Amino acid sequence: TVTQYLADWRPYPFEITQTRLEFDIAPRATRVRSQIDFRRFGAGDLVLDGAGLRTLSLTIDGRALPLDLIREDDERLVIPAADLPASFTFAAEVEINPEANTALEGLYLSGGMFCTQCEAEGFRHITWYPDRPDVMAPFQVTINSDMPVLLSNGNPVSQAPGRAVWQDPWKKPAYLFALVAGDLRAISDSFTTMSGRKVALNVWVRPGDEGRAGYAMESLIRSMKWDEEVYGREYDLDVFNIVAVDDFNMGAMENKGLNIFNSKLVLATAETATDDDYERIEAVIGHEYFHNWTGNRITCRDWFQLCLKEGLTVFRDQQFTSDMRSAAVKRIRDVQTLRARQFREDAGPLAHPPRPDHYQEINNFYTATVYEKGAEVIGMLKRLVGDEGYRAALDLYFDRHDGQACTIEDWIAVFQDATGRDLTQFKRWYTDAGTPRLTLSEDWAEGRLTLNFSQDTAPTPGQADKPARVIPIALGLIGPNGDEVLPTTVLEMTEPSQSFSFDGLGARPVVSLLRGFSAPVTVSREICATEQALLLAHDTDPYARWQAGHDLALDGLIARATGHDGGEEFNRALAGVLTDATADPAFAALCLVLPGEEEIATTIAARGAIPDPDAIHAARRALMLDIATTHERALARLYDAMTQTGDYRPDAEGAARRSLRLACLAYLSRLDGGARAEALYKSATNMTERQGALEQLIATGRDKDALADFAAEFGGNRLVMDKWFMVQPLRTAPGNAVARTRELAARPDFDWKNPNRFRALIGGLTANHAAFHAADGSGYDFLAEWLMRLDPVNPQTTARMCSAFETISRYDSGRQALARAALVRIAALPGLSRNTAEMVTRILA
Ligand code: B3K
Ligand code: ZN
Repeated sequence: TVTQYLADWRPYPFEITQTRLEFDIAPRATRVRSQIDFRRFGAGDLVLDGAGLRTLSLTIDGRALPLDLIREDDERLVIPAADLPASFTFAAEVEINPEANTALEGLYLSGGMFCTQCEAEGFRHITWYPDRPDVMAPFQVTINSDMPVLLSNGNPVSQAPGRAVWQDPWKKPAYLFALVAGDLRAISDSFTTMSGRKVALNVWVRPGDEGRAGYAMESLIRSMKWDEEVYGREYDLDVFNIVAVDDFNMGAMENKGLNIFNSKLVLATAETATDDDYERIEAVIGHEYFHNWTGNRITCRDWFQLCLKEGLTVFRDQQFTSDMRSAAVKRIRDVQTLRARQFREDAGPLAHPPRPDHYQEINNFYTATVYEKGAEVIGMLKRLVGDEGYRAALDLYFDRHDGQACTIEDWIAVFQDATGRDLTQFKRWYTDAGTPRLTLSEDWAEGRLTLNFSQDTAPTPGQADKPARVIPIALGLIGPNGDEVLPTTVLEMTEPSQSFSFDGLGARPVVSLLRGFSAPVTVSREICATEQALLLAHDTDPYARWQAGHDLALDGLIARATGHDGGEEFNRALAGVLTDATADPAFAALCLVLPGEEEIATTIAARGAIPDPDAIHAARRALMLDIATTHERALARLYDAMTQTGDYRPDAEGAARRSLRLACLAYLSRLDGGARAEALYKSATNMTERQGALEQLIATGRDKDALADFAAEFGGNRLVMDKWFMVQPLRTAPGNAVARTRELAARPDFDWKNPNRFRALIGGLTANHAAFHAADGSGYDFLAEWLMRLDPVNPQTTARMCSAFETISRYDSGRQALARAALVRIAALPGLSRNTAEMVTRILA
């Protein structure tokens, strides 16, 4: 395998003035004819990428080229510089087989419809091309097919039965190319942009799904309006098409003017989708739409710069959701996700910086670090330069770089130029891997509080030294009576150790630290349970308030999981949370949900001990039972008070009430053996409560009827059945979960070649911490067995799921040996994909 290095990037020596493609669509033998107008502007041969193509002809200005120029082994076509004039047209005819394309990269068939996925390097599976993001061109695409709906990027030029022509006037890299041919129905609307242009909007779905696409369309219109209002960005084509497909490796793809979505992020009704599904649909529709400016109009120079578009676009979609829903809830949930996925990645063998400097397979770098940490880094930048500085920098970015393929250096430069700030040290956040640990110790004397901070970052693969970073530390001070004595203040830490003092304080206050989660760091500090309870009761910053309760619970759970007493303080503090719950149900729900088993294990490991998955599971159950027993009446009252009244609406208020209701149900089910869950399952009018009830029925072992009923009602709906396949491995008691998952995997409707179905079942098991980490290795073996089966079919999805193994080195030697043996078996699979090979090698290293 070849490692690619950032340092090796060289400009492409040609530009493309026009790309013309013509497709004769057929399931097994699609013909692709290309004509590409090149113009030289540097020295060197013409190098084109291609993979799995049956090449029929190659010409330069009509003159045939010998096919032996093709270097099959390295998937390259090299045409010597000497044979090329200053300007020329390269043409090729190739044949590809969409039906055999189970990897879902390039042109493939999903449920009888043709569709494409080209990011990162899928276009080379369609035809010969400089498949790199810094080669941008206008595209004209002709599609010949008897399918009724034929779509590509840009604006329609002509549409006749059997033939459609599309033209995209905006130059773009090949990874943003898309084509769809199928029997589809649209729900349609329109949007008038801020300069008064009318844009036709369509969401394309399979016949019969038209009634489920309304929320996606509403979300699109809200996104378009928001980007105009908040970023001044207007849409730039006459049409915007979204297509829902069932077989998709990721969530969605921002192809210019033709976004292609995993159908689970488009289709929703109250009966089939949960509140979380709705929120995700809105967020991802926004995300892909926002890419039109951050990704498409301004793209990446090379794939090392991926976070230039992804970090920024995640940051923008997070802002969008905060504006559409509750900013406080959104921030807490984003922090939870970051900790669960990115901190975990940063602490293990797969750690890499938001901008990596080498990779073997780029598809393995669409990670929580590139996406979510990439977004956090922008949040820090915004905090450091202020809202106005941020706006000025973004205006400059759009102005200066429209139509270009850019780097992180370009991005940092617009902030420096717009604000005059030196960001040299800040750049480490992009180039250095690992999560800094921020340690706080306090001195108190005569009305003066001194905060002594130090920062340190553990080594990560390939990066031993971790110089100090600039860390924005937002904090406030809460007096012993609960009053805020210092409102939010941002300290800028730039040294390995640094102290800050606050004078004139009457009594010693409690520090409300890292308000709004002002930097992606872990915190180590001395704080007692009484102080945490004070913050939980009185902090003015919702994130810090939630974090105080969460830490209190976490400390209690860790004490219990390591053979001590614990959790009493948290249990007591919940009384206040429950009293105030109806005023802010979303916040109460977030406080009530205990830290998950994975997070408990992570924290135990971070404190230098070996986590025991069974003890963690038992500790969490025991604390839940204690809490349920202590607060039974309050929980039952709240559960009833949050009963769904009136029609379901997928908005933040309704979702908040349902989340509180389900949080109470989880506790009450420990006492009533699932009686309430059974009643709720039967009476629920929406999938949020349906699924919530079903999960409790599985956890209490009272699930037989409900599971049969669910399958009978929703057997024909793939997306809903994915939930059925996911909740069983996830919620079954750890001792039975692997066996049950095995049974489910043997069912004929376990359509494992569909990525959603595979991730639902197998991913459901890996998310059941104590089951996946079963001491006998059965969880590891099961995962390895399925990854080995999927790899020859779909390397991308296989490789992504290898990350379930990234935490193994924190467990005991018995588990480690079993997990390693499973990985060694995967590594030895003949013909293992480059994707999976890279992941397994990095984890085993
Ligand atoms: N840019 C795509 C991701 C494509 C991943 C290819 N392996 C979706 C997104 O981030 O919007
Ligand atoms: Zn994206």
